[in-house]
Amino acid sequence: MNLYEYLSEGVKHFTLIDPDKSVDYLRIARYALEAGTDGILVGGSLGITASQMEKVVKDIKSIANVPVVLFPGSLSQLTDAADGVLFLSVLNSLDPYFIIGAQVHGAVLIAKHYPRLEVISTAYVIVGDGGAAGFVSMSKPIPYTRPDIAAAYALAAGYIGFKALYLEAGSGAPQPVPPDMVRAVRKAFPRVLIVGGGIRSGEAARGVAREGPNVIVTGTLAEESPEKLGEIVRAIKQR
Ligand code: 1GP
Repeated sequence: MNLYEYLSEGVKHFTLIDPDKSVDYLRIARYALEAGTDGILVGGSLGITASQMEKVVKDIKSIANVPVVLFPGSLSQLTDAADGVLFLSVLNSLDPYFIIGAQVHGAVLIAKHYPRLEVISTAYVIVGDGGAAGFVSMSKPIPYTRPDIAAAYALAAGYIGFKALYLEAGSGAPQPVPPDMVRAVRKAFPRVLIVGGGIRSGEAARGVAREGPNVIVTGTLAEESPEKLGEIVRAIKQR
């Protein structure tokens, strides 16, 4: 089964590890694996070098029995030590660099240097708070109160042919993506739907999981209270 098929099945939990924030990344990864997470995303908005990325991915791969996937915030975050890459285009960025500029450079790097990486084209749609991702990518986040606009982006992403859509409230967002927005996007986008940002409790995770996305991501919680990851994973599985 390739990574895309794996992501397409059921509702999974992925743990986001940002090498810039998590000095103790192996400890977090161990907690997450113990809690039953289905995969690890590695990446971040700022401050990650190529060699750091490679080391972190290799170290996590050496203990993980689940896929390790790149979630790159910049071109320096590519390595074929991972199982795949979310090849992101920030659909609601106001700067063409984040929609297609970085992707042109990234595509050449992958084709030449990392041909074994499984590439998952991913529409990145930033909502609400947006966090560092929203700020750094010059995005105009979709208001939490406008699921119809999020659904319009999702429809466009589906017609363009993206294999996945990441609905992002931003790392550490005060509120996760509201369930009615997840529902509207789920209805409009037929392929892999990933939701993240601001999920810190089993209740919040369950609220999102019930709308049927394929992957729910938690990052800040994994950094701050990794012992709570079990609660999140259980809520998703028992939704
Ligand atoms: C951020 O969606 C991820 O890109 C995870 O967000 O850190 O708020 O869990 P949190």
